[in-house]
Amino acid sequence: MTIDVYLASASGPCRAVLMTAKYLGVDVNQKMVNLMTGEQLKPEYLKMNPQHCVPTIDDNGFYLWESRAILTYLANKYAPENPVYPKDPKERAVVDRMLYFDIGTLYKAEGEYLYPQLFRGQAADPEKAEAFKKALALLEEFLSKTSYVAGNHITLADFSILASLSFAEVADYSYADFPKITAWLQKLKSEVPSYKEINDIPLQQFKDFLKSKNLQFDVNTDFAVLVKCRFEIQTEEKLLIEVYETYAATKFSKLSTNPNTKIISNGASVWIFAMIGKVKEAMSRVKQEIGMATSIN
Ligand SMILES: N[C@@H](CCC(=O)N[C@@H](CS)C(=O)NCC(=O)O)C(=O)O
Repeated sequence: MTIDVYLASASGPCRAVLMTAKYLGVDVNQKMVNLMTGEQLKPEYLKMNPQHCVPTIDDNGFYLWESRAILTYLANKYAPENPVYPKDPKERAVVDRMLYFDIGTLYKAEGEYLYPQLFRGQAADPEKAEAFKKALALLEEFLSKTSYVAGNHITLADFSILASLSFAEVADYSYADFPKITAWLQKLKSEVPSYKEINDIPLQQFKDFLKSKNLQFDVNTDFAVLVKCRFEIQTEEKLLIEVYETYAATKFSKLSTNPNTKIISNGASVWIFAMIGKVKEAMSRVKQEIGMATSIN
């Protein structure tokens, strides 16, 4: 039985799913979703996952997203005897605890520290740096007691946290201050099947992509960039757009208060297209690309 996995290859949550599937011997059919052109916002994707995120799996008509829920589902359904998700309630609870630690503390702190730098070209925020370090210090402490993150053998929590922490390689973040984490990362990288194909290669490609995205905007040329942002109208003519995630532009924020910026709402309110210049032409391009643009303000 093969299951479909909708994914973006550098995404941590997606890599955690791929590593787990590989480890458990679950065959997957990888379906790439181009987040940069907003493929996840197309009606057919939203029908499957209204939360429009990757990874999402389609297991014979059963759709599931949230990577950690996918990991436990795969283990429960396809490898119920595998100690990677122990049956003993207490051992399992420790794995669950670490999965929650990852989503709620570790990966959260990592994203809050690194994403603004990587995707918005902002300077490192010392408070966010500290919060990430605090989370890492906790993990360091856990790893001083056990050789894997949730015990003395590999578990789903290792795949989740490995995927999270390896993302920081895109930003050349060093874990040198954390010797236990460093040793655990090295060990896991050699133990996890197909580690390089699932992680190193897409992460390097993503790193190269970010470097190459030194876009030069020409306000006289029609242009559309997919951004995830918050917007507010400051005056009737002027819009403030605070970009908090963009896959297409690192210099976008320089134009974010440009009074010529227009908004097309796709109905989901946070995903908008910023239009600069020849709005009509750009709008038809947007319609072609995602087929969801409904109005222009
Ligand atoms: N907590 C979720 C996070 C999923 C997530 O944020 N995915 C990002 C890529 S890493 C995404 O799909 N972004 C596009 C969107 O939300 O529209 C998980 O672990 O699966």
